[in-house]
Amino acid sequence: MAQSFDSQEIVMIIFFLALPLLFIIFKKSLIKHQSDDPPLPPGPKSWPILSTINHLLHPKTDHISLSHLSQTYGPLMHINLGSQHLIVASSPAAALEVLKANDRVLSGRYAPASLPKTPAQTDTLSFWADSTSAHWKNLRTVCRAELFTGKALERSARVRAEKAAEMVAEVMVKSKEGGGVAVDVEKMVFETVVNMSSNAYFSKDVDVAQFAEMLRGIGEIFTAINLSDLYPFLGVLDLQGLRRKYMGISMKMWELWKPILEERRERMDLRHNDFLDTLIARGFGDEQINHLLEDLFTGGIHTTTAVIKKTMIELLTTPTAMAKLKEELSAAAIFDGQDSIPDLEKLPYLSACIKETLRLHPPAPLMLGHRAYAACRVMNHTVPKNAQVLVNVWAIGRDPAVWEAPLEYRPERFVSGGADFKGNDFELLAFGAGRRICPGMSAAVKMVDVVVASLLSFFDWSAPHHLHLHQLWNRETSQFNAPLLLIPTPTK
Ligand SMILES: *[C@@H]1O[C@H](CO)[C@@H](O)[C@H](O)[C@H]1NC(C)=O
Ligand SMILES: *[C@@H]1O[C@H](CO)[C@@H](O)[C@H](O)[C@H]1NC(C)=O
Ligand SMILES: CC(=O)N[C@H]1CO[C@H](CO)[C@@H](O)[C@@H]1O
Repeated sequence: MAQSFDSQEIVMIIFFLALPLLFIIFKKSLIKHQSDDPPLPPGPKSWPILSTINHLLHPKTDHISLSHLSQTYGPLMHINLGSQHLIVASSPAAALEVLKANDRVLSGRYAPASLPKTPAQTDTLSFWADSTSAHWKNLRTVCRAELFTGKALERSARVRAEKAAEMVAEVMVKSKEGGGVAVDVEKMVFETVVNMSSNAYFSKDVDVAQFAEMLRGIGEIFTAINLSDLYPFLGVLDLQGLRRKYMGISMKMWELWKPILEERRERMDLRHNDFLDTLIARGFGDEQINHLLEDLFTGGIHTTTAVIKKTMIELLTTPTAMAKLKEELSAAAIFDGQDSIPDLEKLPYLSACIKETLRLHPPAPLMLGHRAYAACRVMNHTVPKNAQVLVNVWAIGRDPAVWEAPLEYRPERFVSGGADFKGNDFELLAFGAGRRICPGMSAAVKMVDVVVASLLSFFDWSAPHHLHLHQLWNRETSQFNAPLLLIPTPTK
């Protein structure tokens, strides 16, 4: 195996060598626009492609690099990204222009090249589907009118309560082992969120370890800096084999619910009160159901888990907030009632804590990319047709012009009113806004609420000696670079 390259590597190398040339050609051909149009938004004029790959497009930190750039170039920036135009909105006013004033024309989806099909080719995709297609509109109606209504969420409250109780039972066992056994909180929360989701979708548990592996694979594909995303004409070649890999994982995931789907179709047995029943009753085809469930899982599990994990870290490193929340939880005694479903409405301070986490640590800091169906005008600048449009929700949540002491974790700012995340307040956009707002928003927040309320109602948590939370937690970058190991002690 010593010094030989395989043919794929050689093609890659040739393309890398040719990149600077391609970059110049594309820049020349694409930046031309009619002279009476307003100019493109300001931005770094020529962003050398290789340094783009090294410094800008790092999946875990690109929102941070883009925040720095926006301090120089302003709330609406233009960046050349390979052969693409990238537009980034970084203030509430710019976000409003993108997600409200120009919602229709900018609601295209910027689908990654690793996706097996493009939105235009299919009426089976869900998150990636074309927002002008009849299929997508139908899907949105079903989400709004059936899957995520208040009534549906009430129905699934029992599932969430049961799965939260299972988690508490599991921690209780550990806490009684003595000797201060630490729990991997992130791992356990991940499992709980998977359990809640699979039961709300199709009333069954899945093998969590196998499932985690699939999500990890898909996550890698979507965050891989992929040549084909920068140079779409390379897409057909699938140089990195991402599309093939993605297909493989998708198929495996679909197998998880295939027998359940088949059985229900065969018997027309639709009495489970879950997502799958609703989708079958509404005439969705197998492939449409597969894509929707896959997108709900891939979009919902890691994000929800991250919000819970970061709320726990923030509370453990902000003792005043933790004390207030503990007091609220013990006064409300939501787990003591006859009804096994806790009333989370009684917890305004918890809700403020979650909002504060979403402000500082939005789980999708740049949301999913939008695409311009046509050229349009935003803040006296031109957004070219087909440009990728990102809203830097992360930067907006920390904008000192909007938030007082933005880097402090202060749930109090949301206690008496303040912004909400439902898509009307452009300073708090954790779930986006407009047509492409996250459909699972309320379901996700309910999962976060019940898990955090359970963890903190039943236990006091402390870090083992060797784990220095303050040193491991970097609020400025939202990074916590270690497993979150915490010792539970049953609350007196
Ligand atoms: C998730 O469900 C599985 C299967 O029922 C169960 O074994 C596991 O304990 C649950 N996880 C948690 C954290 O409750
Ligand atoms: C756009 O230009 C018009 C006229 O030149 C000006 O009145 C307006 O304030 C500008 N709007 C923005 C958002 O800069
Ligand atoms: C530039 C580049 O090729 N980046 C990444 C593309 O995706 C693969 C994974 O499939 C990474 O290994 C590369 O580093």
